[in-house]
Amino acid sequence: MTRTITLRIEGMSCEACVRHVTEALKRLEGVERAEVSLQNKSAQVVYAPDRVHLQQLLKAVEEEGYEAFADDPSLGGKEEHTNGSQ
Ligand SMILES: [Cu+2]
Repeated sequence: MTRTITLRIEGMSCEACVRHVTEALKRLEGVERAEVSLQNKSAQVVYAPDRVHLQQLLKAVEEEGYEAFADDPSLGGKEEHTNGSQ
């Protein structure tokens, strides 16, 4: 079973940042796919919720030096309002 989630990523400024974030996510056990967009400041992650927690996804990004927010607070991410973007 997998779940797809879109994270908001702050602090990326170039393609190297995108790679850092992508690799940080993919390194985690239970992450099947990570598509990071510099333009959208987002990361779409396909992961197995029984193997890795959302908090671990956020933490992995933050350990690379970027900020990560889950758009859906009910999933256990940081509570953050969104301004209409996806
Ligand atoms: Cu960069």
